[in-house]
Amino acid sequence: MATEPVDVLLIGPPKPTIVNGLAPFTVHRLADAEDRDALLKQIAPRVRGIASSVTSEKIDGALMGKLPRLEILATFGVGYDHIDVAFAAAHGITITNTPQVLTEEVADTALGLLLNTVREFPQAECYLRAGKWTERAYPLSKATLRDRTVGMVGMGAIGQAIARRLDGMLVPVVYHSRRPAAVRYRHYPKLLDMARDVSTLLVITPGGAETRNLIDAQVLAALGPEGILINMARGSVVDEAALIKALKDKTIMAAGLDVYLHEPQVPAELIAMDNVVLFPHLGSASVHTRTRMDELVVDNLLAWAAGKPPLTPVPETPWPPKPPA
Ligand code: 8YV
Repeated sequence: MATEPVDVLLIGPPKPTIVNGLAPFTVHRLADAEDRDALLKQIAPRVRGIASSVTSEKIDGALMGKLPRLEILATFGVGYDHIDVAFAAAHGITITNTPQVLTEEVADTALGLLLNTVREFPQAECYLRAGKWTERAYPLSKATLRDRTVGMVGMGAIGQAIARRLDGMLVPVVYHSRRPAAVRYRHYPKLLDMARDVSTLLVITPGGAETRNLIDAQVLAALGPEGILINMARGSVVDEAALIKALKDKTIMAAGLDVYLHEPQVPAELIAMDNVVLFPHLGSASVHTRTRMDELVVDNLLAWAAGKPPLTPVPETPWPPKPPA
C-alpha cells in the first residue's frame, strides 16, 4: 500500500465487503452525493481509482474524463459493457472485472433456467400450489432435453462450464463464436447455420455494441417452432421486440430469460406469457459468489495500490497500461 492515502471513487451501492475492503483508501461515495458533478469536480485532482459495485451504472468517457489522474477502474461483474472500455484504453486507464469466481455459479443458474424452460418446472409448481393436481396431473411437457442439441452462442469460460454440465447430462453441444475456442465441440462460424441445425440456443456471450441484437427475427425464425431460447448474457444481445413477436406467433416454442434490455423492467407481454421462464438476473446471485466478486473488486485495487499488477485486467486494457496516445 502506498504511504499517501489513495483517493478512490465508489460508484454503486456501498456493499459491506467492498466498503470494508476499501478501508485503506480515502473513499468518496458517488451514491451519497446530492450533486454528483460538484463532488466529481471537488475530488478530481486526487482520485486515482474507481470501484464500481454494480454493472447497472453506466461509466462513460464523460465521467472518466472528469478525473484526470484516474489510473484504474475495478468493477464488480464479469461483464463490463457498462464501461466505455475504448475510452479507458485510449487514456491509459486499466479496467478490471471479476471473472473466474462466478463461472460455476452462473453455469449452475444457466442449467437451472434451461431445465425449467424445457420441462416447465415453474409452471408445474404453480399448478400444484393452485391446488390443481388433485383435479388432474400436470400435462406432460411438450419439450425434453433428451432429443435436443444445445447450440451455445459464446464459448468463453462460463460457456465451457455450461457445456461440461451438458456433457454430464448426455446433451450434445455445438457452438457459435467469432473465433473457434480450444474445445472439442463443433464450431459454427455462422450463427444462422447453427440456428437452423439446432432447436435450443443458449446465449452466453459478452454484451456491448458487437453483439447488440445478435439474436434477431431471422435467427429466431431459423430456430423454428420447436425452438427454445435461453439468454444468460445481456438483454441487449437479443432483439426483445422480435423475441416477443416470435413467442406470440409461435415462431419459437419457449424462452428462458435471466437478462432484459431495460432491467429491472420486464416487458408486460413476457410476464403474461406462459411459455417463458423469467429469472430476475440471478446468474451469480448467491451470497457465496457475490462476496467473492466483491472481494475481487477490492483485491484488484489493493494490488494496484501496492504497485503490483492488478489481478484481473480485461483484455482491452492489459497491464502495464499503455500511456495515453
Ligand atoms: C450479475 C453479471 O448477476 O457478472 C456479470 O456480468 O451479469 C452477473 O454476475 C450482474 O452483474 C448483476 O447486476
